[in-house]
Parts: sequence; structure tokens; C-alpha cells
Amino acid sequence: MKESPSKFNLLDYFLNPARLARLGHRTAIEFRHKRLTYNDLRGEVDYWARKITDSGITQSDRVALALLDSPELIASFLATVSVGAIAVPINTFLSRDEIQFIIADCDAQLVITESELAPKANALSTGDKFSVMFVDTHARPCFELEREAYGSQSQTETTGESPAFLLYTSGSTGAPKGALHLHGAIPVTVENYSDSILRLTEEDRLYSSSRLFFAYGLGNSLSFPLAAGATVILDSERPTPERLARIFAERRPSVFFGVPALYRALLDYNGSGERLDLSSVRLCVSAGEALPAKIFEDWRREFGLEILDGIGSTEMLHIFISNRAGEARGGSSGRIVEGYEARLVGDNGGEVGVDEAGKLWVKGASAMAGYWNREELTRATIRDGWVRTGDVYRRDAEEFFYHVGRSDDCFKVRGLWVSPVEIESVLLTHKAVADAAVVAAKDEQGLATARAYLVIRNAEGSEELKRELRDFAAARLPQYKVPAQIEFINEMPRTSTGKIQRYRLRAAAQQRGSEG
Ligand code: 3UK
Repeated sequence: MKESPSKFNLLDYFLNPARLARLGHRTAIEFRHKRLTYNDLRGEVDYWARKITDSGITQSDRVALALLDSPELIASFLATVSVGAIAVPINTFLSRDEIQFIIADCDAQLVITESELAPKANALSTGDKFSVMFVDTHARPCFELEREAYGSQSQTETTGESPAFLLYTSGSTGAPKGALHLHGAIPVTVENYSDSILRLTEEDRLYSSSRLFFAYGLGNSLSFPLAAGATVILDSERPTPERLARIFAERRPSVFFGVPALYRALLDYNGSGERLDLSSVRLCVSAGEALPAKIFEDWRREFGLEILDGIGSTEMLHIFISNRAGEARGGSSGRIVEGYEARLVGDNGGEVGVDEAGKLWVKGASAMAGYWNREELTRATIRDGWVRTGDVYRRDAEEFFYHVGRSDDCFKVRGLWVSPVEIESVLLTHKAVADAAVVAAKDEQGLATARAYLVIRNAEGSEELKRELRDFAAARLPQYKVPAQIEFINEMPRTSTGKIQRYRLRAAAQQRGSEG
């Protein structure tokens, strides 16, 4: 007989009485002019737990959280899971229609949203299947006003295997799908990744440019700082290089989490006469897409800091292959994080050899329980505990992993496999190239060829530059990988979580046919 899992609740994990006795007066969150101690946060969670249960929410109900990064988002997330309901953080950059799709898909009974998001939220208040609660993050914290009325809330009984939250991801195409995670998943990411790779102390100050609604940001700004008794710096403004320069100078984070496009923008900003003060930073992390070796090297040269690239996914909750401080390699995602297992699977279903490309499968206790209401897709994604990531990787003799591409992004030219990432990382070493994406296109004869979309730095996008770039690539790549077509664009299309939208470039490339 299977042993029944013991009682466990995420709120208790982070803010139990014993921890509060030790950490209560330390700062948990810094946000605008506010500073919340761990005790304050507990008060805020209790306030929200009461409001949520008062609105009729019970175990397993879904509570959608369409909030900017704020103490209220952290508190309402923990409050929701503390009463056994399922929190659904929503990407505030999505359109009204996309937000409505998610609310309908998870059948939320309650939506907590921001007065500031009124244009999007107004449409929500017309819903009749759910109620809406508005939050004003500019107001004073609720617990200060109403603490007396909202004493400690008794928790619903949950275990490590109770559903806790849903994270929606659209992948590169298709409708968003919700990855369901259990109460026990967050502690696994803390033990596997944060404890061994970040090695946080109570003195650490964490800042993530990726938001809490994204699995990466949820780990960076909620799970890891709170589990370590550290401080998280939250910001609801757009993370431009100017904004970040201020955060680094004024808030002095010790750990910074970004995405590759932002690291590149920060390097450009720093090179344009402005200076970034990174003197408080001891650790930089990158995820979301592959960090090109060029950025890794430029950053190290400029600031004397390594960027620890690591791959994570919504399905696995956080990073499962990562570089380590002091042994990071540019162009590599690093080695397997202890607690996870990885397999690179070839076309015949067996594991590939050293330096051979294969499909990446991972296994680990932070994996999602499944996609919400998508049984078939769940079965196609997880088999025997192995999660198919959709990525192609190769592993060298020292067990370092190299991202070859998403399996749907790789294509063949003259019968030979081409990895867009490899061509892009070569193009990015040219001084004129600020951003690069390569997709499959057809030449005049209708044959598959590589087409490069480039954002150019301080230069005219001339025919001469195209020739120069092709010669540059030809000197560094086999002929079939040299982009036969080059197009200059003003801005790279990216998702709000920082990934290149290759499907949009592919569609454009198909339309353009053989020109270019
Ligand atoms: C790609 C990477 C190369 C890869 C995420 C950290 O990105 C996260 O989750 P998503 O569900 O996307 C997952 C996919 O993104 N990817 C992510 N990181 C890297 N590719 N190098 C990387 N370092 O295709 C993966 O399958 O949005 C990242 C933590 C939690 C996350 N959810």
C-alpha cells in the first residue's frame, strides 16, 4: 500500500512560527517606498487568506492573479495556496483576449487584479462566472490598516501532492496551456537549484527582471529569497537598461536574474557612455533562451562577473541544467543540476553518444503533475516520469550541455541538419550585429536555405554589409550553414518572457520567398 503523504503547505514552509521567530524582523520584500518584514508578509497573507475564503473560495478552486510584481502578488499567491485553492498567476503583458482565455480555461472563480490594469480589468468585471477583486499597490499595505480584524487564519489541510498553482505557457505556437504544480514542487526547486547553485544567505538581495507570473520569476522572486530568509527587490516598471541602472545603483542587489536580450541591452547601454554600477552583484543568472558565448564573454570582460546560464521550463518549474560559479562556460547551459536526470534521445529511440545531438528528456520531482484539462497533451509530454522538453542538445565528454535548438526550429539544408543557434552565435560575434535570428527559407529554386534576420548596431543596412556578413559567416561555418539570405530589421520580435518569436520570422520568410 502506498503511504499517504504527510501534511504539507507552502505557506507553512515559508512562514511557519519557528521561522518567523528567527526571521520575523528581517526584510522580506522591498517595493517602491515600502519595506515588508517577514512578520509583515505573514500579516498580509493572513489578510488575503481571509478575504479569499470570505469570497467563497474553497479547496481546489482557481484564483487568477493578474497583478504587477508587488507584495500583494506574493501575499495573495501564498494566501490562495494556504487555503488549498489553486493560484493562477497571469502574464499582465497579454492582451485582454488572452487573459480572458486563461480565466475561462482554468475556470477561475475569483480574479484578483490591479486598479492600474483597469483597461484590461474592466472587461473582466463583466464576467459572471467569477468575481473580481481590485488591488491598489500604491496604497499602504492592507495589514497595517486591518491587522486586528484579520488574525491568523487556520489552514486547509494539504499535502506535498495537493495542487497548488497553474502556470500558463504558450510555447512557441498554439494556445496557452496550464502546467499544474503541486505544493511539494517549490521546495524541490529550492533544494535542487537554489541551495546548490545560488547558495543564498539571509544577507542576499535578489532582483529578477523576469516577472513573478513566469516560472523563472516565481522562483527568483518568491521561492528562493523567502526560502533563504533573504530580501527580494520587486519592481513593477518595465526593465529597461535605464531602469536597471537605477535599481543596481540604489537597491544594490547581490543576485541578478535576467534573460539574454536584456544582458545584451545592458552591455550596449554600458558601452554608450553610461556606466552600470554592478559593485553589489556577486552572481548573475540567465535563462529563457540560450545565452550566446559573445554576451558571456563581453560581460565577464566588462564587469568581471560570470553569467550562469541555465535551462529551465514551465513544466519542470525551474532550472535543471546549469552552469556553476567559478566554472561557467560561455555558449553552454552547463551540467545537470543534482536531483535531476537528463537523457539525449536519438531518432532510433536510444541515447546518443558524446557530442551527438539528441532530444532532451528530463526527470525530477519538480515536474508538473500535468497540463490542466489536456490529458492527451500530458501523455504525449510526460512518459514514465520523463518530460520531453522539445529541445535538441548535445553533451560533451565533460558532461557540459550545448543547446542546438528547439526541435521544431532545426531544419535541413542540402540534406544536412542546421541549428539556427550555431549560425546566430557566429553572426553575433560581428561588431555590427546587435541581435540575430536564423530560420528556414526557400531559395529561387525552392530549396531549403538559411535566412538571417539581423538587428544592426550603428551602421547602414547596406548591400555591402550583407556581403561582408556572408563572407564573415563563410570564414567560420561550413558552406551549407552560411545564410543565403539576410534581412535587416529594426527590432527582434520577442515574447514578453524574452524568447525570439521564430514562428513569426518563419511566416515572414515564407512570404518573402526568394527575395533578399
Ligand atoms: C528554452 C532555454 C536554451 C528551452 C524557464 C528558467 O524559459 C523557461 O520556461 P518556458 O516554459 O520555456 C522553456 C524553454 O525555453 N530555454 C529556457 N532556458 C534556456 N534554451 N538555454 C537556456 N538557458 O527551449 C526550454 O524548453 O517559458 C527558464 C526557469 C524557469 C522557466 N520556466
